[in-house]
Amino acid sequence: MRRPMADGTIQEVVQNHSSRVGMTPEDLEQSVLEHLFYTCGKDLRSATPLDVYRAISHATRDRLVHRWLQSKRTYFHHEAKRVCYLSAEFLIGRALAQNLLNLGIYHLAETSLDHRGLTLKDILEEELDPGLGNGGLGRLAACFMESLATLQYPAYGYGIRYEFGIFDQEIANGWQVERGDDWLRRGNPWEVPRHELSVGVNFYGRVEARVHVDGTKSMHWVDTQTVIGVPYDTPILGYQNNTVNTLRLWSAKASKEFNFSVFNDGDYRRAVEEKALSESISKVLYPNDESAEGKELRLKQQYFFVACSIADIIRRHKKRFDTLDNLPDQIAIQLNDTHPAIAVAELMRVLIDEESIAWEKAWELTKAATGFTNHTLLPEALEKWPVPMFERLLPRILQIIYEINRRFLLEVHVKWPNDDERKRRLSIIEEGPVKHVRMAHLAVVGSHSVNGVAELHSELVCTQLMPDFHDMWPQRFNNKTNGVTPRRWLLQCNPDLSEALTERISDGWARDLSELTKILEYKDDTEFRAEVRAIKRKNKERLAKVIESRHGFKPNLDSIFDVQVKRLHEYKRQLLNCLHIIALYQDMKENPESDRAPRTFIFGGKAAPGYMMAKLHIKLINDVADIINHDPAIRDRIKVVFLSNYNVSLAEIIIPGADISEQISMAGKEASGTGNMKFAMNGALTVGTLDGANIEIREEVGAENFFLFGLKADEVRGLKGSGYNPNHYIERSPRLRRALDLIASGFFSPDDPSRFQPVVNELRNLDTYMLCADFDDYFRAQFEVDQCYRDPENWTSKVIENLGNIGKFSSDRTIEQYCKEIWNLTPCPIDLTESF
Ligand code: T68
Repeated sequence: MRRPMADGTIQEVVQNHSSRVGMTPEDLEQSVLEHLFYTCGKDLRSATPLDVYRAISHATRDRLVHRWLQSKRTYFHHEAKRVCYLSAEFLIGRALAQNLLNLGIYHLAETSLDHRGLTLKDILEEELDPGLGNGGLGRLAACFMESLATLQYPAYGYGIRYEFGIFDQEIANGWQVERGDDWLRRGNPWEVPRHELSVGVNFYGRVEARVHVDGTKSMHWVDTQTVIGVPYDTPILGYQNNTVNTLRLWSAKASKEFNFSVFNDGDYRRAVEEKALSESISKVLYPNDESAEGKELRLKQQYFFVACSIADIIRRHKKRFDTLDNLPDQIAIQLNDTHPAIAVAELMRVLIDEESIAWEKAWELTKAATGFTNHTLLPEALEKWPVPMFERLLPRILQIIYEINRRFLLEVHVKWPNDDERKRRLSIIEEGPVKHVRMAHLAVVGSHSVNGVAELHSELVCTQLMPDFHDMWPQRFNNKTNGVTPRRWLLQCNPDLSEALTERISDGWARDLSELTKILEYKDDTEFRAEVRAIKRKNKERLAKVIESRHGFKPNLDSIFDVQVKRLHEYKRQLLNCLHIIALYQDMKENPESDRAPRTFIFGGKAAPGYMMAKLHIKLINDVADIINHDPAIRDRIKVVFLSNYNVSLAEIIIPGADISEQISMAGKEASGTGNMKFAMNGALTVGTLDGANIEIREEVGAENFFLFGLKADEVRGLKGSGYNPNHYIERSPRLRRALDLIASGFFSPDDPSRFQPVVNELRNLDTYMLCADFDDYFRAQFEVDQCYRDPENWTSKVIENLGNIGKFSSDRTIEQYCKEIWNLTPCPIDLTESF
């Protein structure tokens, strides 16, 4: 209930039994009915499942509002330092189930719907999955936001409210087809627009230097085109606490200038076109993961959301303090990869041009406030912008970058006089026929902390990716191994396993995942072991139903569910998995009596629309599936399924149903991986290389509970250095040779026998990701899986060892490290009774 107060403010009166915020079944039911009536304009009889979803979502959101306001008030009044997490992607997934769970009213909602003959599970399916990210990087940002709220740290996520998220993937005749993801078509009950906080962002124009009477000079960015950023806020609730942080996503809107020009130049059509063009900035997420595309619109997106966010940060800071001197004591800005790296220059621009702060002081503030996380070692993923484009689009920002670089290169000169080669390597500007701005260099120079996302990755950042920067500032580099939130990736997606755990070790694990070690006590408990197996079977059944509804056959629940779900990329080596399947198939055909455990191979993942080789790999997997699934000699000993449109909600069904987690990237290429953690947390065993976080997972769960294979990162490097020749391995491996020959023969593509020639040629001639070198060892590891699966007791032991030792990979642990070691944040709990 709200009561207007004498001083004109609306003071929240939190009552346990208000239908707006109450937590009893009656309150919730009343609230849902009211929203059905007043928000959806329906009664129960005429309500569709979508109406019910909207009504419950609004009723749930109501229960967040007083917590949300109180969180903001508390941070403001306590002058709590906060982190501003800048990310071009937040792959948050569906919100309703997560909010119900974190509020502690999931079961309540379930029973109250039950009374009305409705099933919460079905209603949850009405929510469209916001796909505002490509993969791991975007999902990490979402896990971090949830952990920050759970650990009661003040945090703002800043990003882009894409009208179209990652494309919807359909599989047509085995090929990937992309469709637009119009995720807002049914409205979005979770977001609140804040038109009053809109921000103007400048593009184009020119820079004018003005000399003042006192002899000082100031720079003015003039004749610009302005685009308006409108913030849309989404509440991020902590797990069973009162913290609600804000995810603020910016949407582009044409400024008045665009609207006025309709009248001014009389060219109505052009004016409308220009308006549409300026609003296209937040139209669509770029679907390329692990590759940088030098498109102007992408740079516009980056500057757009960064400029809006920096303006918002500065506005809020100035509202509380009358100085910016204490900015780094109040704000930590974290750059999620280089996509927001332009923040370094934009913050400098605001401090210098708008706040009239001297360069040296502004630079000190910027560096002290900013941290940078690198997520990739792939050269093609490192962002570089052509200087001419940059200059046209953001002339003032380019000037500032040049000045940052000039001063930086002086520093280099002092440290290494006359080392021009080193200066060339370190420079923010890459020389060449066309100069480029190297965004990673800008991010490192402008930050006080640079981190990688797993131990091996962070080490390779120092020794391979940026050795000169590491020489220059070794203390700036550090590691923060990734994690995932156990609330979504265990509690929510695996309710049965969660319950079994809670029954044995109580419910503390959901807040402190290291408590999972207590379950190791039950390792030899036959009842628990049987229960773990029964739960896995039930989760496989759930997954099997999805497969049946889409593919028309139900996989054998006794088969090993062997899963590789992640973006399609050559370095992730879905093709190696496929080669293993083909080799297994050939073995079985040759020796029909061979006694192998039946397997269902499950794939899922999107390929960047322009990545032809990855799309060909999808087609190959589907063509192999088609042949093997219909070969009567194989019966159901091998089945292959490619599940289309892999996204967060599909992951929530697939991962709990997996027996085997495929984490088979070429060593030294996968920065961390986070799927690997989710699988192990849900009782799957890993087949993996010593890459990314696999190394640390194996360390934690024990080498005997992990199926390891393949070259190590330094062996990969050594072999590349000494001239790698795949034929050397193909000649020595009859199995590999035979599998390659079968693909090349057109066996899987009788309608177009040469279809997969590019795949075979790449493997025979280059084999960039060394599948041939790793093939035999991979086959051996898979044979071990086979042997082990036949002994259910042994298998279950390994599963429990994985579960009990996976605690490190909670994003709560990761966030605690960021807060202590980079951001210097302390928790700021929210007391709903505190009045300000
Ligand atoms: C991933 N990166 C890493 N990038 O590949 C993965 N890239 O190892 C790691 O676990 C994860 O980040 C989290 O740290 C990505 O997901 C992208 O999605 C991406 C998007 C645009 C441009 C470049």
